[in-house]
Amino acid sequence: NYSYFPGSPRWNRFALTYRRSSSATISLSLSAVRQAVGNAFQTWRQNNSFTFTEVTGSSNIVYGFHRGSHGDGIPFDGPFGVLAHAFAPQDGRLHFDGDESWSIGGSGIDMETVSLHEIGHILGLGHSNVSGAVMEPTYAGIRRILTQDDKDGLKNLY
Ligand code: TQI
Ligand code: ZN
Ligand code: ZN
Repeated sequence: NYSYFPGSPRWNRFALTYRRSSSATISLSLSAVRQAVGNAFQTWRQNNSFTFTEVTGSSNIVYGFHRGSHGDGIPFDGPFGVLAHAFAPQDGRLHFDGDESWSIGGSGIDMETVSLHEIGHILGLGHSNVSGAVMEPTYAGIRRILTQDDKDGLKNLY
């Protein structure tokens, strides 16, 4: 089943804003990245009270691409291995490894699938042992739909 971070940290509001940081760039176009991340946020809106709004100024959530050591003490490892990481509420940092071969669908690592998983962490979910769940810590190709376990995890935290 789903799990939470130690102490079950959570947000104190349902209306969250997000923006992209001007960090490293990758081979995907910025519009493709924006679409993939935007889709992932919208997918998490089901069965709960959250809203996610993209903004240009200060925001609750900041996502971006980073390579190697990037200032948070958790360096990325180049191609493969760790793909991305995100911090527990109410931190809001979501980092994608700029050295991965990111794609939308296609043969690389699916940007929307990883975004969906990392946003789960941003919202306070840990990993799940339910096969097929977005929060299952296994990359098995495109996975863009929340399972009941993912929805229950969020619902029971808030
Ligand atoms: N990144 C790990 C993850 O997000 C980082 C991590 C390890 C972590 N343990 C954690 C984050 C505990 C929070 C709490 O799980 S990853 C997948 C999946 C990764 C893995 O690069 O290994 C996805 C990122 F599920 F496919 F394996 C995204 Cl979707
Ligand atoms: Zn980082
Ligand atoms: Zn994870």
